[in-house]
Amino acid sequence: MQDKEPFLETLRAIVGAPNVLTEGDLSAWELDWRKREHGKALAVVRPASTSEVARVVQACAAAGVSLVPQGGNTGMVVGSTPDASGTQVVLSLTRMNRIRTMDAANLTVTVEAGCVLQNLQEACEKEGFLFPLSLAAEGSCTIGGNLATNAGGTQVVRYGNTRELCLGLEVVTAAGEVWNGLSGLRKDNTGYDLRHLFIGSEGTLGVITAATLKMYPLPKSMLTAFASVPSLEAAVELLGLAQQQLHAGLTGFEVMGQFALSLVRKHFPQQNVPFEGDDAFCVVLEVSDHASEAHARGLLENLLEEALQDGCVLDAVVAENISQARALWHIRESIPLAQAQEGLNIKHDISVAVSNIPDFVRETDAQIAQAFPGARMVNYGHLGDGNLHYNVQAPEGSDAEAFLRDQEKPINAIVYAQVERFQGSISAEHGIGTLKREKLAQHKSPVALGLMRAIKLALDPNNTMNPSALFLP
Ligand code: FAD
Ligand code: 2HG
Ligand code: ZN
Repeated sequence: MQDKEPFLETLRAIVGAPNVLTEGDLSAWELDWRKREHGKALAVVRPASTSEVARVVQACAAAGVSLVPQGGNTGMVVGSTPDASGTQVVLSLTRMNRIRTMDAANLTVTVEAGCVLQNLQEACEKEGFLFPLSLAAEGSCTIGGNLATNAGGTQVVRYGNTRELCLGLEVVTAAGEVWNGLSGLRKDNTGYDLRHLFIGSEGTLGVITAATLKMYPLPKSMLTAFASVPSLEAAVELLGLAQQQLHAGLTGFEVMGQFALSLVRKHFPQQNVPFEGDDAFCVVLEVSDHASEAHARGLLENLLEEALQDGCVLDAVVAENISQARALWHIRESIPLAQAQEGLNIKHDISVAVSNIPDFVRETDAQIAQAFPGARMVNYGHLGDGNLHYNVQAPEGSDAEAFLRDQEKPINAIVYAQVERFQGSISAEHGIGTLKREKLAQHKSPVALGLMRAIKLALDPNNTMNPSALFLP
């Protein structure tokens, strides 16, 4: 663009001059959470309403400017920040943060895309409802970002991914039209279910401006246990027992390797991480119950007793109250932050069948240990969903930046070959962004990729919506 000023003036006229940022430190919008890429925006634009979003998108389309929708910028795959060209607009949705309506009888809540997840959880809880999506970034990630990435988190084992929690969407299309699909209907078979195209599309098909989401009655009691287990096989056995005995009452089942926990001990020593020692893995599990706390405690104690007798649990603690439960969950949720404190790292957000997790880890660990002596395996994740964060930290004391530069590709090659061998996914919950585009091209079938490109072309023919994400140029 020769002269940016007239275009910027148009944007200022739509959202107000203070909401078009072009100068000063824009790293909050230009640098991704993992500090992998620092882009350069033509402008950061902060609309306050759906009609402002529509007009901004129209102005961008008319000027041939592409845009990158952004929520809390907590994504893990460099998908919410601009490229380095200085030609892309970052469309930040964070001013659109209202909860529009709550329908208690229909068990639905309609919320704007920029609403922070934790604010929605708290608003629902105040009215006696549960909004079950839960993840460590919940204090800053937004509903729009959760939907655009189809975020998973720690309650998927019971409530499903964000997709399962969404009944309707409001979207501004690439042409700047508003699609009002904010239905709270649980049954609606009237042709293609468009909402599912936008969920998980990572901002490449349109801008999500609002959503109608499911709520659940708040359980009477939620109990958390932290158990040490001798192996991943034992963790899988415990999961099976828990599913058998608790059914839908099992609302969380997370696994953590000892090295991952040791990073929490090192970087957050104030956290009291139980079971320091050689036990291979620890598990956090949660039971939700609609009868009473005594009933829930009985169920959990029976389960742990049987597991201790079987030998699939070595030791366990059960939280006595909410603050203890929060502290146990906090240990699990601190692992990505502890990893970030330890330094740049290589992440793999993989899924395989739960039954294959132990073999996947044993074989892949062995291959990496042989090829990259000293590489430290940070293994943890959502075992109940077959989703592991199979992460690799540079050898102790080494230059993490150099490790990433030189070893990320060969390490990825080992891990993703294993994912193929076990017929898994190269991205279970974080999406593709720009970081995994090459991997998507390598691991997705040509037919699936062709269909994806056809959808992109139909909905965004000029390739202005987050053009760097998902597809290689
Ligand atoms: P952003 O990072 O801003 O954007 C993510 C993507 O969505 C980008 O492609 C962006 O263009 C697009 N987007 C954002 N808003 C919109 C919109 N309104 N319309 C269209 N497109 C949009 N993910 C999980 O799945 N499970 C976890 O357990 C989990 N834990 C995490 C823990 C930590 C500590 C961190 C930092 C991240 C974690 N994440 C997890 C990753 C991340 O995907 C989620 O935090 C969240 O879903 C991203 O929301 P956001 O608002 O920050 O989106
Ligand atoms: C989690 O489950 C997140 O904590 C982050 O998905 C995973 O940092 C990671 O690799
Ligand atoms: Zn995760």
